Amino acid sequence: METPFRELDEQGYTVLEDLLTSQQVEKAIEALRGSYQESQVSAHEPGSLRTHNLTARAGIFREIIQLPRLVACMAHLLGSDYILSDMGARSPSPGMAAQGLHRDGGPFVPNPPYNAHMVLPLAAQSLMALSAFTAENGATRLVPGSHLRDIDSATVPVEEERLFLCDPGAVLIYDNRMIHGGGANTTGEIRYAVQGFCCRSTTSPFCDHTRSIAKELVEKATPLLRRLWGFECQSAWEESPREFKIVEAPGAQPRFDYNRGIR
Ligand SMILES: O=C(O)CCC(=O)C(=O)O
Repeated sequence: METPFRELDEQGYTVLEDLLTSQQVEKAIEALRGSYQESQVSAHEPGSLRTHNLTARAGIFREIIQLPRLVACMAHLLGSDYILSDMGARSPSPGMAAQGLHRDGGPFVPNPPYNAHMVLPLAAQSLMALSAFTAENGATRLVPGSHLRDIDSATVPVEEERLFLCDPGAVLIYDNRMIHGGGANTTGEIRYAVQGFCCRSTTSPFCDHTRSIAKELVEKATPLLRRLWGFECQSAWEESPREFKIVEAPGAQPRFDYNRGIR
């Protein structure tokens, strides 16, 4: 993993080719189509199909968010106790215009002049291509090295953009500070993709999985998935004076629990 780690540090992104098998890609598309049929689909960006909290919705999403090469890259960027912020999907429909360039999840934060990996980045994306990404169907545009530059995304010259062109099953991992944006889809087909957005355990995730995942799924989950769902870094609430509670999960070892002390 030396090369992907170096690329993440220097360019802000790396590509894991063939991370998903063709069976996993097929299953993920089928499950996504099912999720898009539900009425709770986000209207955040008209023209692209959006859905959230995918690890609650199908086993295939719980499987692919735990793939070892992806986990290794996320741990490199976010520390070995990183968590899942949310797994969602953005699939631009035919005719969808390009997105503006942007950074995910917040403003630019510069690397401080000490061991940057202790604190930065705060979040990272794994963009999983379920369709082939082409210049015509909205391949993601990205600006290499922009995770380290304090520049306005809106002013980046087009010559600095690169396209993430790939076969289905490839995954683009990037530091959330890297400037990027979806391309225009000028074809007649949906471009399918899933986004496993992760963050440091000290950052609030977009989705509170401790309260969004059914108890039966938590009981069956691997220790890694329970950690990704945030069961080990929960905020406690005071139910009655001096009696703090967290959401129970079998086997999870909360890092901080008022009643039992700090691990
Ligand atoms: O769909 C893509 O290619 C990029 C999506 C993206 O940047 C976003 O949803 O913020």
